[in-house]
Amino acid sequence: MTDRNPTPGRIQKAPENFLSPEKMEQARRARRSFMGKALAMGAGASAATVAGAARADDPAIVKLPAHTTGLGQPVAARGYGSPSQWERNLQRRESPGLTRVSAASVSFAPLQGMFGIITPNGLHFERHHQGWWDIDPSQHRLMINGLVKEARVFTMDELMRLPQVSRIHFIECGANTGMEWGNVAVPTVQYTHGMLSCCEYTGVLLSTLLDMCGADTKKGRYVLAEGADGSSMTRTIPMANALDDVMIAWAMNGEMLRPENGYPLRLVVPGIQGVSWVKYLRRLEVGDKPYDAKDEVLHYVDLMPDGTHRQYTSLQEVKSVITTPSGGQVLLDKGYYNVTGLAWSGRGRIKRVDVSVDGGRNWRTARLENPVLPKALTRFNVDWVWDGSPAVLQSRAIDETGHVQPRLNQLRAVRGTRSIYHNNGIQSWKVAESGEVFNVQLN
Ligand SMILES: Nc1nc2c(c(=O)[nH]1)N[C@H]1C(S)=C(S)[C@@H](COP(=O)(O)O)O[C@H]1N2
Ligand SMILES: [Mo]
Repeated sequence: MTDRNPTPGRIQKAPENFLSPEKMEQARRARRSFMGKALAMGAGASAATVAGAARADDPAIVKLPAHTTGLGQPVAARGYGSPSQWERNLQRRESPGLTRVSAASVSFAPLQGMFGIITPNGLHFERHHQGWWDIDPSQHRLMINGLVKEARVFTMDELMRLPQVSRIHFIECGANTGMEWGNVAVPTVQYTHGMLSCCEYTGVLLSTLLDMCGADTKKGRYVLAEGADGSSMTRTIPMANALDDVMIAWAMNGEMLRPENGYPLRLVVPGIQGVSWVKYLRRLEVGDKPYDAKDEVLHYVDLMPDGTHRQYTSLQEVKSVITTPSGGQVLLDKGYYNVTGLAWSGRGRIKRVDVSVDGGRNWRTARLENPVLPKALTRFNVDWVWDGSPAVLQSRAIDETGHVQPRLNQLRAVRGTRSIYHNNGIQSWKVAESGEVFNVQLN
C-alpha cells in the first residue's frame, strides 16, 4: 500500500444497466437507502454489491452458518460448472443505448467486474452481423483456393491433427468506444470499452496451411477469409500477417470455441480489429490484390473531417482504460483504492502505463501484472488514496514501438467527430465528492 497505510476504501459496484436518467435516479435512490441501512445494521449487510469492512465484533465471524455444519451439494448437481449465484449480475449485456437490427447485434463484456487478462468464455463479447449458429463440426469444411499449387478442402478432424499452437491475444471490435467520438459519454466501462476480450486460442498457424497447399506467397499478397453464416463476412488479410501470427483456431481458453464466437472454426488475426477475425471460417483464397469486400468498402471505413473515408485501417492502436473505479461505481469511503485497468496494442507489447488522478496534470507509472504479452491485454494497478475531493482518473498506455495513447481531443483534431471506428483516446472517469463515478470528456 502507501506510506500512510490507510484503511482500504469500499466500492459500490455498478448496477449494470445505467443508461437512462430514470435508471440513474433509481440507482441513486437505492444507494441512499443502502447507505442508510448500512449505517443502521453495520457493514456486511449487502456483501453482494459492496466490499464490506469487517469489524472486530462483526457477527459474521462468530455465527455458524448452515454451510459450516450441513451437508454440501453432491458433484453431479454441477455438471458443466457455472458461476456462484452471488455473481449473477456479472453478464455480457446489450447496450440500452444501441438499437438491435434483427439478428445484427452486440453484447458487451463486463470489464468492470473482471480480473487479470483472460476473458471467461461466457463473458466474451459478441458481435454478429447476421445472428449466430451452432454448426455441426462433422459437416463443416475449410477450403483453400486461389494462387495455390493444390486447392484443398479440410475436415475438422484433418485440421485438428496438424501441428498446433496456443497463444493469448486480445480481440477488439473496430467500433469499440465509437460512441465517444461525439459527445456521448456512455455511463459504464462495459458500454464504452466492452467490445474487447482476451483469450488463449488453440489452432494451427495459417502459414502451416498455406505451406501445405503450396501457396504463391510472392504473387499472392493477400488472403481472403470467408465465413459460413448469412452475413457473407469476407475480409482481406495481408500476406505479411498471414505468414506471421494469424491462426485458424478451434479452441479458446482450453475448450472448443463457443457457438457465438465461431464454433467450430474462426480466424485469429492478432492486433487487427475484430471484424477480420472471421467466424464459422469456411474458405481462404490467396489473391494478388485486396478484395474490397462490402465490409471493407461500406463498413469499417473511417469518415474523416473533409468527408473522405480511410480504408483498411485495420490495426488496433495502443489503448488503455481504468476498469475500477469506473463509471457507475461509487466510492463509499475516503482511503486507499487499488486503481486497476487494462492496456493493449495491436503493434506488440505494452511498455508502460501512466495513471493520472488529476485529469492529466500529473502522471504516475502503474505496476504491470505479468505476463506482458504481445497483442494481448496487460493488467495494470496503481495505489491511490482518495481524500474525498473531486478527482479525474485517466490512464495512458505506451507500447514497445513507442506509440503513445492520445488524448481524445488530439484524436479529434485529426479524425473529426463523425467517425465510428478506431477511437483509442484516453478515457476520463470523474470521481465526484459524493463518491459517484462518471464518464466525462475533458480533453
Ligand atoms: N462469420 C462472421 N464472422 C465475424 C462476424 C460475423 O458477424 N460473422 N463479426 C465480426 C465482428 S464485427 C467482430 S467485432 C468479431 C466479434 O467476435 P466475437 O463475436 O467472437 O466477439 O467477429 C467478426 N467475425
Ligand atoms: Mo466488429
